Amino acid sequence: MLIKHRRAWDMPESAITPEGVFLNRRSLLAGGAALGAGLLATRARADASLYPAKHNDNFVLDRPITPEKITGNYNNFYEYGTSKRIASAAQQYLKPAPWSVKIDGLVAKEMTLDIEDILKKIPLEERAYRHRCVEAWSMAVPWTGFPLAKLLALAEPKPEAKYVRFETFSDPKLGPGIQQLSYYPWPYIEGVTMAEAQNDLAFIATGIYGKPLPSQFGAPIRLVLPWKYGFKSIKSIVKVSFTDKRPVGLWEALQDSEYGFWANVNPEVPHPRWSQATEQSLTTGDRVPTLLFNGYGEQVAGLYKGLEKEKLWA
Ligand SMILES: Nc1nc2c(c(=O)[nH]1)N[C@H]1C(S)=C(S)[C@@H](COP(=O)(O)O)O[C@H]1N2
Ligand SMILES: [Mo]
Repeated sequence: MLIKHRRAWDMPESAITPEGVFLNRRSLLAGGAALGAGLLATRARADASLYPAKHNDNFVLDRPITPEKITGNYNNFYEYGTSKRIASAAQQYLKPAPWSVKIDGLVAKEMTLDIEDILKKIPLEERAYRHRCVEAWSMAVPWTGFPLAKLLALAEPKPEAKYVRFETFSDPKLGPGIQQLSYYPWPYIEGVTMAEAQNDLAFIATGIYGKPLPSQFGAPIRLVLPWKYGFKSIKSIVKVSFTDKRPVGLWEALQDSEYGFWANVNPEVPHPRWSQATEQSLTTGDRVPTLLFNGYGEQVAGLYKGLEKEKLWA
């Protein structure tokens, strides 16, 4: 059965200006686009008893939470193609258990942790964050997870470590878009500085809406950097590496003039192909002003003192 709800925000692909539009668009995943009735059904998982986690009241939003039926059907996850309608394909192909994450590079303790080990070692909390895609749409969601710094501390990074590099799975059996978009430099990579990684806002999500992450959100473990454009928030992480070289992300490798390393949200610095002054709320469909650092300047502006010569905003 094909159920399709049209909303103000449900723009035809031609009306939006996505990442990747400079490349040939291809339709892929034949049969994967249909929205099944059981789309958002939560899979029964061993860790489901950990949800919902205690809500952290320190992160207060200026806007309502976007309903799951909207955010769960409008995702960027290029391992399943260039469309926003990848939820059913992600649920079909991405099996979030068993799952392990390797932590390596400039660390005292290299380790490989099963997702269950991570959930046993680090307590979960819920935080409501704004989320702003470089394509100028936005949402607000309740993530469940823990500060990134707590995961990094387990491996005891060495003083020489300057950056943290994250990597997504690269097996096309888990994400058929990897094969179909064969000219993309897979796997999806992203990176941050050690100082950014240690900031309390930098979050690892294992859940959303009070339950384990549905596949399309980047199950079973993804990064959330709410003051940066969404492409920095890498999904379905399999490797975390400490390094002294600045990591080059997948988007930066494709088009560094449009998607740089820093990618901090700034309404006054346009993308080369569109303005960043406003964004379309997925909640209401309205255009609303974009906030500097997506509204998180108080927590993160200090990270960029002395870096004014860097391309901090793209
Ligand atoms: N592995 C991987 N991570 C990814 C992406 C992707 O294509 N692959 N897309 C990014 C982009 S562009 C955005 S805006 C967010 C979207 O997250 P959401 O679908 O949970 O809203 O995920 C980011 N993380
Ligand atoms: Mo994005």
